[in-house]
Amino acid sequence: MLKIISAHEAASYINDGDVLAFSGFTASGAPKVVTEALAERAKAEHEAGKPFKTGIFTGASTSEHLDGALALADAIDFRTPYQSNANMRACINSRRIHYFDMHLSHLAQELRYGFHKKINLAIIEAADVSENGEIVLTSGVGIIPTAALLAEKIIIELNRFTPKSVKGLHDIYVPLDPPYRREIPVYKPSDRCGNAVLKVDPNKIIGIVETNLPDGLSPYTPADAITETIGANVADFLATQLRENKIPSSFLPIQSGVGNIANAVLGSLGANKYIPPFEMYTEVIQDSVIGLVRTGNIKFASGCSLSLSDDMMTEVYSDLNSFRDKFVLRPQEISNNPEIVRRLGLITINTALEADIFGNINSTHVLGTKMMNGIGGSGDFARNAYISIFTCPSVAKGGKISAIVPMVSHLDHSEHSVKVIITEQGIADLRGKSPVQRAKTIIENCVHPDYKQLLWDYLKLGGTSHTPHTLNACFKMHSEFLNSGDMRQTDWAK
Ligand code: 0RQ
Repeated sequence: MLKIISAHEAASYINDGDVLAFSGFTASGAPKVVTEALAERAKAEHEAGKPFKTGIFTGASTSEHLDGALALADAIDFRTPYQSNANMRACINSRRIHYFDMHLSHLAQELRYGFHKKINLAIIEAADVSENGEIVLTSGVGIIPTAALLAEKIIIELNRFTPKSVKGLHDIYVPLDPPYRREIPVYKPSDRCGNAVLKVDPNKIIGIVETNLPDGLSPYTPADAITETIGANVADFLATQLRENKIPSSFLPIQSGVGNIANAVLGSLGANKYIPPFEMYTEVIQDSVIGLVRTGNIKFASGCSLSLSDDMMTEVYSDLNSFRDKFVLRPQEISNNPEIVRRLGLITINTALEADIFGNINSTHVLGTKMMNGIGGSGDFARNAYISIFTCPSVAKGGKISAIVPMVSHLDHSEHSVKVIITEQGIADLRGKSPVQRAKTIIENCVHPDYKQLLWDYLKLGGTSHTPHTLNACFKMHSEFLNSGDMRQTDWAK
């Protein structure tokens, strides 16, 4: 008989040095109360002069209840993969937490391959659970199907905020590992290949903690003139590709990245009259998707989470019957699977922090040293896309930083995986171009007017080699920002 326990009792089963795995993807479906109790426990242990730290595997970023609380309590030894919490980021960038950044589709299989530490405890948010260990998950899946198989023990957070009627939204499938793996039988975004419920060994379940809490995602920043123009440029580019028969007339499924820019870009795409209704095969289903599903611009969305602001989530839960056949939520190993990305021919749209004039992308490191969030699923998608697009505003920090620089200060996506760069200034189609041709296209079309001449001058410095870099100048714009606070002051002659 499964027993109800308090969050504090649940936290009492966790010991210093334990490795924990959590359900969910972004704040969606991530546990909320055991983690807060664990943070309190860690603080009490520290006050008593005892060590208390845990290792943490999640799907992606989480929330204040998890990353925020545990980082503040100094309760984390190591953490992977994606994160986006300010406290967590501060701990990572001061090296109080050992963080290693991974492609999201790799984590579950690497756990099964035995590449990482053993998982002692999996904490799973559920909408429902049966005595025989059948769990209906909530708004996000993440790595939990694999983590629940591997964990020694399981604690369930039964969250009444999610109606039990979400059953049927999920498709839980764990592939066999090499040398026995077969193709994953997903041939269109709406195909299902697994189970509606996650099956776990009921003997591993220590107890059930009851909650009634929303995921706590704040509303996305509304589109502004810059993000709207980026979105319109993406839509124009895709409409032209369609006209030129470079994209099939039925269109192809879209993957769209995480964050405010991605949310706004998708909104523009859906609103463009030349783009036919489309499907999504993506990882995060953000707010803008819901409106587009209602208007029929998006026909179906496969993802790993419904990363919706609380109001939007309430709207979806209260009208589940309208949405039930429009969404499927999968483990990230499947939502981001390179085999499926390549098979379906995804048009992928991800966000860069900075790009360089030769087409390399930095999505993770501010000025090459400080971790922002992580690579997330952008690499899973970009490398295997039908067309891989990266977007960003041409400048950051009020114009003091150019998002386009001579050489990226950290590399996440190489020139080989980046086919198109789009800013609010315009579109650089890099396909079939040599490095110098790419540089000319990017500078001409995507760079902010304040930085154009600076980058033309950099290109001239480089001589006649294949990729004309000047090694003692390629990071000068970055070092100028560190010195004077404004990249526009860069002087190549100094
Ligand atoms: O700083 O927060 O201090 O204002 O970076 O930038 O413009 O708010 O953009 O929310 O869309 O996030 C790449 C981080 C963009 C995200 C990134 C500063 C800027 C601002 C955030 P402030 P915006 P967004 C699948 C896809 C990697 C993972 C991925 C991301 C802050 O999209 O994490 O793609 N992507 N996953 O001012 C210094 C620059 C800068 C800069 C911007 N060049 N230098 N700071 N900023 N450019 C989904 C998942 O994987 C879950």
